[in-house]
Amino acid sequence: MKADATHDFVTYRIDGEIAVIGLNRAAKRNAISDRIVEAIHAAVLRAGAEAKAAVIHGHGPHFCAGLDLSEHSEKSLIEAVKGSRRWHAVFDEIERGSIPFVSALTGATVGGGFELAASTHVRVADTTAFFALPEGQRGIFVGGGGSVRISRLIGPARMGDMMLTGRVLDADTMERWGGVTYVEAEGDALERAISVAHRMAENAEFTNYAIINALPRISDMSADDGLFTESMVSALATMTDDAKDRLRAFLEKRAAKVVAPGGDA
Ligand code: 1HE
Repeated sequence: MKADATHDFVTYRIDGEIAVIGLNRAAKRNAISDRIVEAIHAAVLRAGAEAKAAVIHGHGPHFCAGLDLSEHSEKSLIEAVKGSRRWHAVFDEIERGSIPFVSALTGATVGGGFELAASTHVRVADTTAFFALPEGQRGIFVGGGGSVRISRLIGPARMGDMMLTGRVLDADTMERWGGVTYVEAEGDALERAISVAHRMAENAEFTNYAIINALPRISDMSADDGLFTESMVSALATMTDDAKDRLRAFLEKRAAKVVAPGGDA
């Protein structure tokens, strides 16, 4: 597909309290060009301003085939560095922004597509999803934050295996490796991701903010600094009116209990 000023490379819709963002370049398997990075950025900022949680999915059978290799092959060294840094800034806005994101993964979740998924907070795959890091075969390297985020998700040894061998993993294997936390039947990833996002949108806003912003920072800290920071964030959360209302509601038996899996009370 030629770049077309009238084409929406990223779709955006509001569904109640959540935003649903769709990569919309199915003819190129949702490969991410510079223009699409900017469209993702605009959608992510808009979602952060008006929604309480968001979903990112791919139109067509594939979530995302990664970096647009045709555009990338024309870049100079400095353009490639700046391009990678731009991906970092945009994916950071997802990972450490103001609302939680869920990705719905189908078909190819490859290279930069896996890096995008790794910047979201919850990953839902369906059984069509497959995962690969073919940078070794292409003679390039991850540049969208994968060496930090994918490495933390599945571990540097498994990530190194994927990059060195180009092996392709199915959704069940990726779940065992920790790269996704839900595997749904074919065609059900988006619906499940939307219901997970609605569930997250019901949480206290401050707690969601703390989860997405404190957890990655605490994992960068020493254990001692992390535990201290945890106590500070924990005490701050308790001071919010939202926490006071929610704790009172539980004590007055007006709030839902935690229900055991399969339980009905
Ligand atoms: C693309 C891209 C792309 C497809 N950049 N154009 N990513 C990869 O190495 C994955 C490369 N893609 C594939 O292996 C396959 O396309 C898929 C497994 C994803 C899908 O296969 P299939 O048979 O459904 O589609 P296709 O026929 O291969 O592709 C359809 C079109 O999309 C075709 O263009 P056309 O003009 O011939 O129709 C493909 O060229 C085009 N296309 N993928 C550009 N990635 C920040 S650093 C991140 C580093 C990376 O992401 S490295 C991994 C890159």
